[in-house]
Amino acid sequence: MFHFRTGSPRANVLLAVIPVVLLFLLLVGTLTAQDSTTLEATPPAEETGTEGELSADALFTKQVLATNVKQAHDVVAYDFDNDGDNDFAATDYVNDDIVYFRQGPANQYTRTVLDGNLNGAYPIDLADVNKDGKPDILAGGYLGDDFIWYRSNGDGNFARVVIDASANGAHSLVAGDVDGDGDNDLLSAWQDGNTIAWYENSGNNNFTRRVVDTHATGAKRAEMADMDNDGDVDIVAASFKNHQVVWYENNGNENFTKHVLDTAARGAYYVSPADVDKDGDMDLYAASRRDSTIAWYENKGNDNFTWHAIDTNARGARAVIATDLDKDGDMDALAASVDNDSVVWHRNDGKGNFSRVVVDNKLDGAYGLFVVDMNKDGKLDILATARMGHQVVLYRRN
Ligand SMILES: [Ca+2]
Ligand SMILES: [Ca+2]
Ligand SMILES: [Ca+2]
Ligand SMILES: [Ca+2]
Repeated sequence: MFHFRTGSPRANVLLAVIPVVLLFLLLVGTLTAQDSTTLEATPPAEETGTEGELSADALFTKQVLATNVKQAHDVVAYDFDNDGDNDFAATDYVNDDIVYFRQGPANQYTRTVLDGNLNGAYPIDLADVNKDGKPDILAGGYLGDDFIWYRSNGDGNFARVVIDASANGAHSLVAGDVDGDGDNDLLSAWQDGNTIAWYENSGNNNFTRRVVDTHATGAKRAEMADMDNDGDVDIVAASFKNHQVVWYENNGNENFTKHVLDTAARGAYYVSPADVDKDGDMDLYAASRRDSTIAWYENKGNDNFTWHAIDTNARGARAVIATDLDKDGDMDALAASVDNDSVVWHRNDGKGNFSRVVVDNKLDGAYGLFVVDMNKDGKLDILATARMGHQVVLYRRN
């Protein structure tokens, strides 16, 4: 586990290193890739993916894209260097790295370190923060309390922009237009600070911190969605230590009123808003780790939500993302469970009924998920991280 912060020798050493690092970054300005080694992707290891009674055919082919990404937490992919193929980046928690893999010919990836000084590198997300058509990377250092924006130059290089250096237990960071003024703001969850905060884009991509809640105990993740269908952006969040799934109603001026959806989602870890039943309002997928549950909350209107279990045996449920993985027009739930090493696709029939597709049940410490058409064949693939296996793997849709 990673809840320990104080008294860590590693933390003390890093405190001494930080000023040096900051000076270095000041001098360098733009980060360029370093520590370049070529990592040859392994050939397809095994056919995987079963669909219960629905089909015996393998739906995915598993391929290990990267090894030795220590306690790999999250992964994102995009053609960052604009050469026509998808690259990816992942967080290496142990080495405080963002590792970056540039795809080259013959299915090879060149491994570099995008940032070697993100203390306790944990969350990573993809977003075109400044809307210049070149999607960027957002990431957090859980131990260093940092949220960083890696602004893509579109050629595979990134500028490092500090969003917050005192976000206590930085745990998630996503982009979206919270205040509806046309530019992207950022939204964060701080596990140790029990805080949900957003960063207002106050022009020229300067960000001002706005605190929403300081009692989100053990806050793991926050995302944006218009939960009450009134046209403004609300916030949804999961808090690990008080077992809550909540939404914060935007009153129209970014003053937020907290509504608790659930107080018994034990070890609430992840939320993903989506109109699960396609009735026009936003529902919510959630993963709770201590009760091994993937569930969705059906929006009944007027702040009434009905809980529906999807999977109550997802041991160590850590992530659930809403995605139309089969492109049939409804939002499915893709889940990762760290304790039973599984990636499971819960296929939505469009009404909130699910069939179960086990994508993998041997991914050692299944943790982060990202959906992308990695090989650009028109079908969506899955990237996942193995926290204990220290891997990034691709499940390529057959
Ligand atoms: Ca590329
Ligand atoms: Ca905005
Ligand atoms: Ca709203
Ligand atoms: Ca709905």
